[in-house]
Amino acid sequence: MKTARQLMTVAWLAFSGHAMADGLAIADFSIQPGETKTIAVELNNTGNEYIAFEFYMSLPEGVSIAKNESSKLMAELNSGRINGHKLKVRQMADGSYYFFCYSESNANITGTSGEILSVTVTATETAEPATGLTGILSGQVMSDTDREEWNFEDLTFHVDIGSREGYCPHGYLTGDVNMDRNITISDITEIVKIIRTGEGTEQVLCPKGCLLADVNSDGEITNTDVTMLVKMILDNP
Ligand SMILES: [Ca+2]
Ligand SMILES: [Ca+2]
Repeated sequence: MKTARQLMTVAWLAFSGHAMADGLAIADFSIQPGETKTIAVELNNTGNEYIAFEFYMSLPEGVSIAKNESSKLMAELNSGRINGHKLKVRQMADGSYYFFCYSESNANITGTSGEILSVTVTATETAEPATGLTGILSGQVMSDTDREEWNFEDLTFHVDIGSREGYCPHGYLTGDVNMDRNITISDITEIVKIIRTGEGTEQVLCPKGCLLADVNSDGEITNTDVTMLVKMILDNP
């Protein structure tokens, strides 16, 4: 049975949208095929003090939560916002992820806004580039200091796969000839070798046929591309 306070929360959410309301949120993010990156789950709790929460996260096809060497899903509470809280994460049969954060001493979560936990996500090498894919944060329940439960509406966030400047349309980094996701001296030596000998030209193509060594996109692989790659390394050591 819903309490009066819960009904008020529902009314507040319906009236105000999500901007000022309490609850968890995930910002839109972009990721390249093969990239692993950390995203934040934010908690706004200006209206109430909470001791525990749970929620489900669904990610678009091709994107998943990364696992560490011990095959554990990579998610971590923000130490600045917790008081001995623990986090459990597991993948459900439908592919979504269940998050459960609790305190063995029923301690309050610290602060009133900002990142409560980070999640390491990864996109497969074969993830199709696309923009505006949908992720869902659902089943949010927060438990307050009186151990009352608060329910929140489902939220969506958008995920773009590959589309950043400096990447070919298939998400591969221009200039990253050996496709190890970094621009280094090795990429320069590869391009120089290709220019000098004509050997290894297959390495300049991404798996979908883009010329990764053609840094200035003029359709040719020349010393100009080498010069531009050197500049990229010097600008981002
Ligand atoms: Ca490289
Ligand atoms: Ca070129």
